[in-house]
Amino acid sequence: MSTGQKPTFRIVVLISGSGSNLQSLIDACHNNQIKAQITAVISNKPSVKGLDRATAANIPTLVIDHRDFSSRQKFDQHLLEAIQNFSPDLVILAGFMRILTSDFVSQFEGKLLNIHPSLLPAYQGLDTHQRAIDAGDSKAGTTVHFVTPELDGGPPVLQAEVAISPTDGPQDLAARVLTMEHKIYPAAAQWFCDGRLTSQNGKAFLDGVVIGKNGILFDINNEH
Ligand code: NHR
Ligand code: GAR
Repeated sequence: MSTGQKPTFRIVVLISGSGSNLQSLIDACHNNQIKAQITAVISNKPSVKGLDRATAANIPTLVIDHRDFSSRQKFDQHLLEAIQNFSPDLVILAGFMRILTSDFVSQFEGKLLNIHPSLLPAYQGLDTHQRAIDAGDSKAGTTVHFVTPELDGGPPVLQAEVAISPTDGPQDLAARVLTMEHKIYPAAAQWFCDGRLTSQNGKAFLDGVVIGKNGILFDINNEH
């Protein structure tokens, strides 16, 4: 029976760990901030907390352990097929820790988002908090960006800053950055699901207007 409603927008989330960003997305879907359904959560690591969070929210889970594959290509091919079974409109990397091949990325061009714990384009790759502290930076942060084959090099969408205090260790900074991630990732996902956020030719657009090279700075007093 037709209800006359549009089909629900479908999101697949990839994780490798705690899944606190996944939780913020689950919560945002439940309270209708994001008008979409998370149809699957896939982890490359078994027994991580993010899988429990998904199960608690009645979301189907899948573990695809990269160690079971003889190459990155084979892992990615399997992951690709698993994701396509859920025919997602958007694929979200939330603390997903495996670099993806360009073959994989090209299959989801324009509908693959990541959150990276630095103020991109600064500190691409791993160990971002320690590197920001070692450099004597006064601020750190996090960036939502579209994923392209170039690691952490796809166009930024939304960025949030936090102050670094002189006594901060990497874990202090990571915790402060995470609280901001939990605000900006649902906000960016909402833009995407509302059809406002797009990507073309290596650039990101909000409402058809090109987004600058650092992404839009998240304003805590004006939560878009
Ligand atoms: N893949 C592509 N092609 N492009 C991006 O921008 C990607 C990506 C895959 C993951 C997340 C990223 C981050 O936000 C991400 C962005 C893993 C590594 C890494 O070195 C680096 C960056 C990111 C994720 N991973 C190691 C590897 O050999 C494994 C590390 C581990 O298992 O702990 O894949 O920072
Ligand atoms: C987040 O801070 C995310 O930015 C970072 O890992 C954390 C995951 O936390 N991602 C990466 O470093 C990707 N290489 P979570 O599992 O609680 O969402």
